[in-house]
Amino acid sequence: AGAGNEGRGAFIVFEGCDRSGKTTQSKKLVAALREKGVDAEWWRFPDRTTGVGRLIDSYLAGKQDTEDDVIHLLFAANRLEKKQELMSKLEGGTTVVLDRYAQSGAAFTMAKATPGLDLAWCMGVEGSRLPAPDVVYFLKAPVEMAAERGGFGDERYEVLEFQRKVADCYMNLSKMEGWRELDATQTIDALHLEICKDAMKVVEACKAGRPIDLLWA
Ligand code: FDM
Repeated sequence: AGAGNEGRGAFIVFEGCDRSGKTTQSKKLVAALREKGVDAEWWRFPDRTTGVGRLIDSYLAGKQDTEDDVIHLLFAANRLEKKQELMSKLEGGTTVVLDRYAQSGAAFTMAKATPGLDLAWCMGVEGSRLPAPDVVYFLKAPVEMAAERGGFGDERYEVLEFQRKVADCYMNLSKMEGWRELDATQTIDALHLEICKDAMKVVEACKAGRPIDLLWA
């Protein structure tokens, strides 16, 4: 850690249905944190640049079918292969802002309602192997609204009926885990301000030594 950068970085995750504004908001947050002198990086999962990520990409593009348990495990493996880098960033004082994390893994797999692939299974796969976010910002918007945004429908999961199921699964997880629920129908700037204010508190708490928990141990 460099000068003025003592203490660990915060681990901030954005979740929400497709086209709810996660990418826009997470990138805006990183820019705002940097402006305030916070060392911050933007990451996303899936990371489509790795070997595992390329398999995921071809599945999402509909070029390849994969069993539900196998694709779930590939998404998990994609996070596990980045774990060392993630941990060293956090421990070195860098705040990492993530566009999707294991919460997406659980929500999307549970939405499929595949026998045997329940929440306990999802949590067991990676829960004790990965760090827990310090905060999850859950962007809530009606799936119909999200579907009207640009690019919807390009990938496998971008189907209204499936997104409704994902939204239900997100809602259950959010209640269970105490995510910060945010109204994603407000303007980009209003939502950004709300997130910024909260995120600065999280960054300060982490800097002051709040421990890194396990995801779902
Ligand atoms: N997704 C993402 C999953 O099904 N499981 C996961 O673990 C993760 C991280 O992949 F439809 C889904 C969610 C979304 C797609 O889209 C990735 P974006 O546009 O790259 O976020």
